[in-house]
Amino acid sequence: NRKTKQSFKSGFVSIVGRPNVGKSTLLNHIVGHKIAIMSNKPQTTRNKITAVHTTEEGQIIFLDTPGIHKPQSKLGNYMVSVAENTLNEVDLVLFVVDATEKRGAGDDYIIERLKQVKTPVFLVINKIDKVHPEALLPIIDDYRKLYDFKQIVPISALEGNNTGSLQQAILGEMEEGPMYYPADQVTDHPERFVAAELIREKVLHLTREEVPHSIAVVIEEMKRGENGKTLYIYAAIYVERDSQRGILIGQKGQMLKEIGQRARKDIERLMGDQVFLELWIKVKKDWRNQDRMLRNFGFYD
Ligand code: GDP
Ligand code: MG
Ligand code: K
Repeated sequence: NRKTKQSFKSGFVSIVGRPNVGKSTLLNHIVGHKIAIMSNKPQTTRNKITAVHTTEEGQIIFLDTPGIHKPQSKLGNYMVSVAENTLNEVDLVLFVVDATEKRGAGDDYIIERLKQVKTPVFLVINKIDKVHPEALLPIIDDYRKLYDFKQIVPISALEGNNTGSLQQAILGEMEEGPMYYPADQVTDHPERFVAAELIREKVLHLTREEVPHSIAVVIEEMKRGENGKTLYIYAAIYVERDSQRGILIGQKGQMLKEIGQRARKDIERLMGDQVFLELWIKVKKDWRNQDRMLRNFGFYD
Protein backbone atom coordinates (compact mmCIF):
# COMPACT_ATOMS: atom_id res chain seq x y z
CA ASN A 1 0.00 0.00 0.00
CA ARG A 2 2.46 2.54 -1.21
CA LYS A 3 1.11 6.05 -1.09
CA THR A 4 3.00 8.37 -3.40
CA LYS A 5 3.65 11.73 -1.86
CA GLN A 6 2.30 14.55 -4.02
CA SER A 7 5.13 16.25 -5.81
CA PHE A 8 6.23 19.77 -4.89
CA LYS A 9 5.70 22.33 -7.62
CA SER A 10 7.43 25.64 -8.16
CA GLY A 11 7.73 28.38 -10.68
CA PHE A 12 7.98 32.07 -11.49
CA VAL A 13 5.04 34.34 -12.17
CA SER A 14 5.03 37.84 -13.58
CA ILE A 15 2.17 40.24 -12.98
CA VAL A 16 1.51 42.80 -15.71
CA GLY A 17 -1.26 45.30 -16.30
CA ARG A 18 -2.04 48.95 -16.64
CA PRO A 19 -1.33 51.22 -13.68
CA ASN A 20 -3.93 51.05 -10.90
CA VAL A 21 -5.55 47.77 -11.89
CA GLY A 22 -4.51 46.23 -8.57
CA LYS A 23 -1.28 44.31 -9.25
CA SER A 24 0.37 45.26 -5.97
CA THR A 25 -2.85 44.64 -4.05
CA LEU A 26 -3.05 41.14 -5.49
CA LEU A 27 0.55 40.42 -4.66
CA ASN A 28 0.14 41.64 -1.12
CA HIS A 29 -3.07 39.73 -0.66
CA ILE A 30 -1.51 36.44 -1.71
CA VAL A 31 1.70 36.86 0.20
CA GLY A 32 0.03 38.50 3.17
CA HIS A 33 2.69 41.09 3.84
CA LYS A 34 3.02 44.63 2.75
CA ILE A 35 5.85 44.31 0.29
CA ALA A 36 4.69 45.69 -3.02
CA ILE A 37 3.88 49.34 -2.79
CA MET A 38 0.25 50.28 -3.16
CA SER A 39 -0.89 53.66 -4.26
CA ASN A 40 -3.78 55.04 -6.24
CA LYS A 41 -1.27 56.85 -8.40
CA PRO A 42 0.04 55.18 -11.53
CA GLN A 43 3.48 53.67 -11.88
CA THR A 44 4.58 53.58 -8.31
CA THR A 45 6.05 50.13 -8.81
CA ARG A 46 9.37 50.81 -10.46
CA ASN A 47 11.53 47.87 -9.56
CA LYS A 48 11.10 44.18 -9.85
CA ILE A 49 9.80 42.97 -6.52
CA THR A 50 10.03 39.33 -5.72
CA ALA A 51 7.40 37.90 -3.45
CA VAL A 52 7.40 34.28 -2.46
CA HIS A 53 4.34 32.26 -1.55
CA THR A 54 4.93 28.79 -0.18
CA THR A 55 2.34 26.14 0.65
CA GLU A 56 2.58 22.37 1.12
CA GLU A 57 1.84 21.93 -2.56
CA GLY A 58 4.40 24.27 -3.94
CA GLN A 59 6.11 27.60 -4.18
CA ILE A 60 5.08 30.54 -6.34
CA ILE A 61 7.65 33.27 -6.90
CA PHE A 62 6.11 36.52 -8.06
CA LEU A 63 7.86 39.25 -9.95
CA ASP A 64 5.92 42.49 -9.75
CA THR A 65 7.14 44.10 -12.94
CA PRO A 66 7.08 47.80 -13.74
CA GLY A 67 4.28 48.93 -15.99
CA ILE A 68 4.47 48.16 -19.68
CA HIS A 69 3.66 51.32 -21.57
CA LYS A 70 5.12 53.43 -24.32
CA PRO A 71 8.34 54.82 -22.83
CA GLN A 72 8.82 58.58 -22.60
CA SER A 73 12.17 58.93 -20.90
CA LYS A 74 15.31 56.94 -20.24
CA LEU A 75 13.79 55.70 -17.03
CA GLY A 76 10.68 54.73 -18.98
CA ASN A 77 12.80 52.82 -21.52
CA TYR A 78 14.52 50.98 -18.75
CA MET A 79 11.26 50.06 -17.06
CA VAL A 80 9.82 48.64 -20.25
CA SER A 81 12.91 46.56 -20.95
CA VAL A 82 12.88 45.13 -17.42
CA ALA A 83 9.24 44.19 -17.82
CA GLU A 84 9.75 42.55 -21.20
CA ASN A 85 12.80 40.56 -20.16
CA THR A 86 10.88 39.31 -17.19
CA LEU A 87 8.01 38.05 -19.34
CA ASN A 88 10.34 35.73 -21.23
CA GLU A 89 11.95 34.37 -18.07
CA VAL A 90 8.86 33.36 -16.15
CA ASP A 91 6.62 30.28 -16.30
CA LEU A 92 3.35 32.18 -16.25
CA VAL A 93 2.15 35.73 -16.81
CA LEU A 94 -0.86 37.19 -15.00
CA PHE A 95 -2.35 39.98 -17.07
CA VAL A 96 -4.49 41.97 -14.63
CA VAL A 97 -7.29 44.21 -15.89
CA ASP A 98 -9.79 46.38 -14.05
CA ALA A 99 -13.43 45.25 -14.35
CA THR A 100 -14.61 48.82 -13.78
CA GLU A 101 -12.64 50.28 -16.68
CA LYS A 102 -13.07 49.89 -20.42
CA ARG A 103 -10.25 48.16 -22.26
CA GLY A 104 -7.94 50.95 -23.34
CA ALA A 105 -4.85 51.68 -25.40
CA GLY A 106 -2.69 50.63 -22.45
CA ASP A 107 -4.31 47.19 -22.34
CA ASP A 108 -4.00 46.78 -26.10
CA TYR A 109 -0.34 47.70 -25.97
CA ILE A 110 0.29 45.01 -23.34
CA ILE A 111 -1.62 42.40 -25.36
CA GLU A 112 0.57 43.19 -28.36
CA ARG A 113 3.68 42.64 -26.22
CA LEU A 114 2.26 39.40 -24.83
CA LYS A 115 1.88 38.08 -28.35
CA GLN A 116 5.66 38.35 -28.69
CA VAL A 117 6.40 35.96 -25.81
CA LYS A 118 5.78 32.23 -25.54
CA THR A 119 4.91 32.19 -21.84
CA PRO A 120 1.27 31.24 -21.12
CA VAL A 121 -0.95 34.06 -19.88
CA PHE A 122 -3.91 34.15 -17.47
CA LEU A 123 -6.34 37.03 -17.77
CA VAL A 124 -7.14 38.20 -14.23
CA ILE A 125 -10.20 40.44 -14.11
CA ASN A 126 -9.86 42.38 -10.87
CA LYS A 127 -12.19 44.59 -8.78
CA ILE A 128 -15.24 42.38 -9.31
CA ASP A 129 -16.49 43.65 -5.95
CA LYS A 130 -17.34 46.86 -7.80
CA VAL A 131 -19.34 45.44 -10.72
CA HIS A 132 -22.52 43.41 -11.19
CA PRO A 133 -21.76 39.74 -12.04
CA GLU A 134 -23.56 40.15 -15.38
CA ALA A 135 -21.05 42.78 -16.41
CA LEU A 136 -18.30 40.16 -16.46
CA LEU A 137 -19.36 38.22 -19.54
CA PRO A 138 -18.96 41.10 -22.00
CA ILE A 139 -15.52 41.84 -20.53
CA ILE A 140 -14.46 38.22 -20.92
CA ASP A 141 -15.75 38.14 -24.52
CA ASP A 142 -14.00 41.38 -25.35
CA TYR A 143 -10.59 40.14 -24.20
CA ARG A 144 -10.97 36.59 -25.45
CA LYS A 145 -11.23 37.85 -29.02
CA LEU A 146 -7.80 39.44 -28.80
CA TYR A 147 -5.70 36.74 -27.23
CA ASP A 148 -5.84 33.03 -26.44
CA PHE A 149 -5.61 33.20 -22.67
CA LYS A 150 -4.76 29.95 -20.91
CA GLN A 151 -7.34 30.79 -18.23
CA ILE A 152 -9.61 33.69 -17.32
CA VAL A 153 -10.04 34.32 -13.59
CA PRO A 154 -12.26 37.07 -12.13
CA ILE A 155 -11.18 38.18 -8.64
CA SER A 156 -11.27 40.92 -6.08
CA ALA A 157 -7.74 41.37 -4.82
CA LEU A 158 -8.98 43.80 -2.19
CA GLU A 159 -11.62 41.55 -0.68
CA GLY A 160 -9.98 38.26 -1.54
CA ASN A 161 -12.84 36.96 -3.69
CA ASN A 162 -11.72 33.98 -5.76
CA THR A 163 -8.04 34.60 -5.05
CA GLY A 164 -7.79 31.05 -3.64
CA SER A 165 -8.90 29.64 -6.99
CA LEU A 166 -6.38 31.84 -8.72
CA GLN A 167 -3.60 30.45 -6.55
CA GLN A 168 -4.75 26.90 -7.32
CA ALA A 169 -4.84 27.68 -11.03
CA ILE A 170 -1.33 29.12 -10.85
CA LEU A 171 0.01 26.02 -9.10
CA GLY A 172 -1.77 23.95 -11.73
CA GLU A 173 0.44 25.55 -14.38
CA MET A 174 3.64 24.74 -12.55
CA GLU A 175 5.85 21.77 -12.91
CA GLU A 176 7.57 19.74 -10.25
CA GLY A 177 10.40 21.85 -8.92
CA PRO A 178 12.59 22.78 -5.97
CA MET A 179 11.81 25.08 -3.08
CA TYR A 180 13.89 28.03 -4.24
CA TYR A 181 13.47 30.04 -1.05
CA PRO A 182 12.97 29.06 2.60
CA ALA A 183 9.25 28.70 3.39
CA ASP A 184 9.20 31.69 5.72
CA GLN A 185 10.84 34.10 3.29
CA VAL A 186 8.53 36.52 1.52
CA THR A 187 10.95 38.72 -0.36
CA ASP A 188 14.58 38.59 -1.46
CA HIS A 189 14.90 42.33 -1.62
CA PRO A 190 17.29 43.95 0.76
CA GLU A 191 15.79 45.79 3.69
CA ARG A 192 17.11 49.01 2.23
CA PHE A 193 14.96 48.73 -0.85
CA VAL A 194 11.82 48.01 1.12
CA ALA A 195 12.47 50.91 3.49
CA ALA A 196 13.03 53.28 0.55
CA GLU A 197 9.81 52.16 -1.12
CA LEU A 198 7.81 52.66 2.06
CA ILE A 199 9.11 56.21 2.38
CA ARG A 200 8.34 56.89 -1.27
CA GLU A 201 4.84 55.56 -0.81
CA LYS A 202 4.21 58.00 2.06
CA VAL A 203 5.44 60.92 -0.01
CA LEU A 204 3.13 60.02 -2.88
CA HIS A 205 0.14 59.50 -0.59
CA LEU A 206 0.59 62.68 1.41
CA THR A 207 1.50 65.13 -1.32
CA ARG A 208 -1.26 64.11 -3.76
CA GLU A 209 -0.84 65.79 -7.13
CA GLU A 210 1.59 68.45 -5.93
CA VAL A 211 4.68 66.30 -6.15
CA PRO A 212 4.70 64.15 -9.28
CA HIS A 213 6.65 60.95 -9.75
CA SER A 214 9.83 62.91 -10.04
CA ILE A 215 11.04 61.74 -6.67
CA ALA A 216 13.41 59.00 -5.62
CA VAL A 217 14.38 57.83 -2.18
CA VAL A 218 17.92 56.76 -1.43
CA ILE A 219 18.83 55.07 1.83
CA GLU A 220 22.21 56.61 2.55
CA GLU A 221 22.85 54.67 5.72
CA MET A 222 21.17 51.85 7.58
CA LYS A 223 22.75 50.44 10.71
CA ARG A 224 21.96 48.76 14.00
CA GLY A 225 22.45 50.57 17.28
CA GLU A 226 24.67 49.35 20.08
CA ASN A 227 21.80 47.44 21.67
CA GLY A 228 21.39 45.45 18.43
CA LYS A 229 17.73 46.36 18.30
CA THR A 230 17.26 49.92 17.13
CA LEU A 231 17.62 50.34 13.40
CA TYR A 232 19.01 53.72 12.34
CA ILE A 233 17.99 54.80 8.85
CA TYR A 234 19.22 57.95 7.10
CA ALA A 235 17.38 58.60 3.85
CA ALA A 236 17.42 61.30 1.19
CA ILE A 237 14.39 62.20 -0.88
CA TYR A 238 15.38 63.51 -4.32
CA VAL A 239 13.15 66.03 -6.06
CA GLU A 240 13.60 67.95 -9.30
CA ARG A 241 12.60 71.46 -8.26
CA ASP A 242 12.94 73.81 -5.30
CA SER A 243 9.17 74.22 -5.22
CA GLN A 244 8.78 70.49 -4.67
CA ARG A 245 11.27 70.68 -1.87
CA GLY A 246 9.11 73.32 -0.24
CA ILE A 247 5.99 71.20 -0.52
CA LEU A 248 7.73 68.21 0.99
CA ILE A 249 8.97 70.19 3.95
CA GLY A 250 5.62 71.92 4.49
CA GLN A 251 4.57 74.62 6.95
CA LYS A 252 7.10 74.59 9.78
CA GLY A 253 8.32 71.19 8.60
CA GLN A 254 4.98 69.54 9.27
CA MET A 255 4.82 67.58 6.01
CA LEU A 256 8.25 66.07 6.33
CA LYS A 257 7.50 65.18 9.93
CA GLU A 258 4.31 63.42 8.91
CA ILE A 259 6.06 61.51 6.11
CA GLY A 260 8.75 60.45 8.54
CA GLN A 261 6.34 59.31 11.24
CA ARG A 262 4.20 57.24 8.90
CA ALA A 263 7.17 55.67 7.15
CA ARG A 264 8.81 54.84 10.47
CA LYS A 265 5.70 53.06 11.72
CA ASP A 266 5.46 50.95 8.56
CA ILE A 267 9.15 50.06 8.61
CA GLU A 268 8.90 49.09 12.28
CA ARG A 269 5.90 46.89 11.57
CA LEU A 270 7.63 45.19 8.70
CA MET A 271 11.02 44.66 10.29
CA GLY A 272 9.85 44.16 13.84
CA ASP A 273 12.50 46.47 15.21
CA GLN A 274 12.51 49.90 16.75
CA VAL A 275 13.40 52.36 14.00
CA PHE A 276 15.04 55.75 14.10
CA LEU A 277 14.42 57.51 10.80
CA GLU A 278 16.02 60.71 9.59
CA LEU A 279 14.90 62.22 6.29
CA TRP A 280 16.22 65.07 4.26
CA ILE A 281 15.47 66.49 0.86
CA LYS A 282 17.82 67.05 -2.06
CA VAL A 283 17.10 68.90 -5.28
CA LYS A 284 18.60 67.31 -8.40
CA LYS A 285 17.31 68.69 -11.65
CA ASP A 286 16.12 66.28 -14.34
CA TRP A 287 17.45 63.17 -12.60
CA ARG A 288 15.15 60.95 -14.60
CA ASN A 289 17.06 61.58 -17.80
CA GLN A 290 20.54 61.26 -16.41
CA ASP A 291 22.15 57.87 -16.77
CA ARG A 292 24.57 58.37 -13.95
CA MET A 293 21.85 59.34 -11.52
CA LEU A 294 19.77 56.35 -12.51
CA ARG A 295 22.73 54.11 -11.77
CA ASN A 296 23.16 55.71 -8.38
CA PHE A 297 19.54 55.06 -7.59
CA GLY A 298 19.99 51.40 -8.39
CA PHE A 299 17.76 51.30 -11.43
CA TYR A 300 20.42 49.46 -13.45
CA ASP A 301 21.80 46.04 -12.70
P1 GDP B 1 -1.23 48.67 -9.38
O1 GDP B 1 -0.84 50.02 -9.89
O2 GDP B 1 -1.72 47.80 -10.48
O3 GDP B 1 -0.17 48.00 -8.55
O4 GDP B 1 -2.52 48.92 -8.44
P2 GDP B 1 -2.63 48.97 -6.85
O5 GDP B 1 -2.51 47.59 -6.27
O6 GDP B 1 -1.69 50.00 -6.34
O7 GDP B 1 -4.15 49.40 -6.68
C1 GDP B 1 -4.64 50.63 -7.19
C2 GDP B 1 -5.89 51.02 -6.46
O8 GDP B 1 -6.95 50.08 -6.71
C3 GDP B 1 -5.72 51.04 -4.94
O9 GDP B 1 -6.44 52.15 -4.44
C4 GDP B 1 -6.34 49.73 -4.49
O10 GDP B 1 -6.85 49.77 -3.18
C5 GDP B 1 -7.47 49.56 -5.49
N1 GDP B 1 -7.81 48.13 -5.69
C6 GDP B 1 -6.98 47.12 -5.96
N2 GDP B 1 -7.64 45.94 -6.07
C7 GDP B 1 -8.95 46.22 -5.85
C8 GDP B 1 -10.16 45.40 -5.83
O11 GDP B 1 -10.17 44.19 -6.00
N3 GDP B 1 -11.31 46.08 -5.58
C9 GDP B 1 -11.37 47.42 -5.37
N4 GDP B 1 -12.55 47.96 -5.13
N5 GDP B 1 -10.26 48.20 -5.37
C10 GDP B 1 -9.06 47.62 -5.61
MG1 MG C 1 1.78 48.56 -8.15
K1 K D 1 2.21 34.57 -24.96
